[in-house]
Amino acid sequence: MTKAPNDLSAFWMPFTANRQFKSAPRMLVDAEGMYYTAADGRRILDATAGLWCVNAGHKRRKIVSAIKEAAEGLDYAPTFQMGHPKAFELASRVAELLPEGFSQVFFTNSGSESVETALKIAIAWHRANGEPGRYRLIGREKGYHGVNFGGISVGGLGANRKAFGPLLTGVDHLPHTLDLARNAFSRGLPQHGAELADALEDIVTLHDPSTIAALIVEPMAGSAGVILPPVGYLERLREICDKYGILLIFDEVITGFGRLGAPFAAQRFAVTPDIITMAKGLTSGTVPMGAVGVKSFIHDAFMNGPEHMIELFHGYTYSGHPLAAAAGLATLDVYRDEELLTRAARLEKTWEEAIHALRGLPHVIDIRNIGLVGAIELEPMADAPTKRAFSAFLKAFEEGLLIRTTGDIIALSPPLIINEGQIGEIFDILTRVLKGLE
Ligand code: PXG
Repeated sequence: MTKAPNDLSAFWMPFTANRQFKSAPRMLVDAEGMYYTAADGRRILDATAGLWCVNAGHKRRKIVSAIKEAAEGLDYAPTFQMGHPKAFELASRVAELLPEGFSQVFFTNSGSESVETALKIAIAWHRANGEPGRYRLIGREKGYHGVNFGGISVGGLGANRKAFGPLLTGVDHLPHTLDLARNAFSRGLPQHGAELADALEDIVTLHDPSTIAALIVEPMAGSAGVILPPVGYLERLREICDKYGILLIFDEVITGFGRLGAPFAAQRFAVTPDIITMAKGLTSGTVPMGAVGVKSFIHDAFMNGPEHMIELFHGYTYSGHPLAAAAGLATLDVYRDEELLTRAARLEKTWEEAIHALRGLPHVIDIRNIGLVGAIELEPMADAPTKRAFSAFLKAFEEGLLIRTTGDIIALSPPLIINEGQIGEIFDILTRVLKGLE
């Protein structure tokens, strides 16, 4: 049996330099624990948990068996006007992990769908609450909220927006919080920048609070290259949202399920939003699934009309799919049994020391870290931005290490099962790679 396809042209690959890839493919064929196996048989240490999702590590027996069992049982069941037990059980288990006050969970199939769902719930909630004029959505520069129209509208990455026309109307953005001049090489949260939250006051004044539905932010921005909230910043956003009756949405697609050392970033930062989006770690990447958690006051406002009426005209054919629900339940068991949702907190100091030891290597202009997340920002080549980090990515892969790059930033987010030896291995390889860069 051949393991490598012999024609690569039909698959239009997502977020990929297709021609570069197809001229020199990097194919993964198997995975176990902390490692992928490449098509040529080499073991590749996974320093990115796939795409920030394989939090429990690869091919975990318990999760694999649960998926197999589910496939042999209920293949599919609708959750529109019908139900199946595992979807309810998973919703309860997720609600238990969410911060105090969160009571309901709406299922989707991805982070992007979770974002659309959250934005729609926010606008519809204001309407149900007697304020239909609140429709504006506020995002933030450099924010990533998936790739659907709502998500790219509130998102703040120019490259993801510019080709796609006028996007949603009624959207505005806060400034981002990346500030190398004041905060480079901070360990954990940067000290400077809480005042950037006050820009929300200006936006509120500009548009009038009576028109604003929600603010959506990543508590820690992942895709833009790991941008941390300055000390006091998220608290300030929460205060301003409360002052003006604006719903606060945390997009926890990356930070959910233990990445920062607590089940959710909301708990790590002790700032509680009104709505939380999640995906990725919910099933440890094994079966596509996302979800949106809401506080009870949001859910309850919809439960008013006649009982035979649908309360929220929204949902997906695969919301709460039996295979995904089974994978989610088994994943949460693994997280609980192995205490993985707090493991990043226990490894944080080791991780921090190891990543900051790269300071002083050629081209390194900043290092950022929190939980089991790290970023190494490189000075861009004068004539070719992104090229230096991309060549680090290619070199690392040759050396048996999978990293992610965005712009000239290397991002690291290993599975939460990583041990200290493997942390050492990541940074030994990266040190060699960085020393060899042009
Ligand atoms: N919100 C956030 C905060 C995300 O990070 C999404 C929404 C969208 O999720 P889906 O499941 O629709 O892709 C994401 C996804 C990277 C990288 O390398 C990050 C994501 C996806 C792929 C790559 O930083 N985040």
